[in-house]
Amino acid sequence: MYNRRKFLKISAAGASIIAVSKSAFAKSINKTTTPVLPIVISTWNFGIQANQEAWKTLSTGGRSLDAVEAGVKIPEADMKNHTVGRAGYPDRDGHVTLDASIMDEFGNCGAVAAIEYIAHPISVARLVMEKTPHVLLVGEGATQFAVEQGFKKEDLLTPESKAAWQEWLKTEKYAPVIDIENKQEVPGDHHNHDTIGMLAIDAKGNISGACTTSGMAFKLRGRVGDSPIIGAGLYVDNEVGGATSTGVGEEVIRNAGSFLVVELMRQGYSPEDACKEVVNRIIKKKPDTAKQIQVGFLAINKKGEHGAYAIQKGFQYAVCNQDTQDTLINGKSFYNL
Ligand code: SD4
Repeated sequence: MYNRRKFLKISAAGASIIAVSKSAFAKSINKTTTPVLPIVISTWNFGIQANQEAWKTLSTGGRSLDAVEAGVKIPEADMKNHTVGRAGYPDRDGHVTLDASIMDEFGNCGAVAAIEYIAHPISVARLVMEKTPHVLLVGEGATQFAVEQGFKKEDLLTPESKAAWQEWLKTEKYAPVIDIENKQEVPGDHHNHDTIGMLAIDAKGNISGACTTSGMAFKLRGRVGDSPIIGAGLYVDNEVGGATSTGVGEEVIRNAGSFLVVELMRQGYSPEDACKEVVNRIIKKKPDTAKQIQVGFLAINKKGEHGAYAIQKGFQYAVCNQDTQDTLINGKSFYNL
């Protein structure tokens, strides 16, 4: 994952923007101007590298669907990333089960939930979309479909994940940790949440999105979060924009979160205001729960304007287009402690 010490903080209109400077030169973005298309945005700091992979497709005139699939495969393959893909932490019984969804500019979508033994669930989700009449395959059926499509079956439980799980078994304390991407690695701090959600607009102006995660660490066997649920963890409407989410998926599902963000943008809300409205609804319904958890939404509209909003401080998203290849933006939040 990205080394946070390389970050250089700069200020910009309306938002705190952090440019990750490989060359020691930080870039300043004027957030008030409409970004140049194509563009790709994604959740958390691991989104920087994922965006750069997606950019290879977008910058050469490729389709946003290909870009988002290629982009999110980077954290899916990252052996140090215990919240997405092949090195994800297991459920409470020691099984690594993954969730992913993808959606294109035509409203086509595909997803897999609680899939096991397959390192790239996003690519299986795409094939569910393209090769079956269905939207969502789960569990053994999803794995069977993947194998039939030529995916390799692998044991995904890494030695590090196994050690963390065995450590967790000593207490079996189930407590979602807030904003793990901003925390230092602490032994026993179980990196419960972090999903990559990615939204891209290609040179033709078409929007696609992808979302992939290992879900809550040490979750109940069979638990499925928001990420593979179309309208919850991901939603795209090519006339309006797209949205994706991260955090405690149960609250996102309860509020049909990403669908609602897109519908609010349809009514004229800015991406950030749309995300904020949905976060506020989650807080209003369960104020006591909301104090303890993180939920964040990320959105982009048809013009390429983007924004985010979260319950807790610390939700960041990465932006990549012709002007900036490596920018991290601090999303605003309800609680600012
Ligand atoms: C889930 N939303 O399974 C995912 C996890 C996540 O940041 O986003 N973590 O509930």
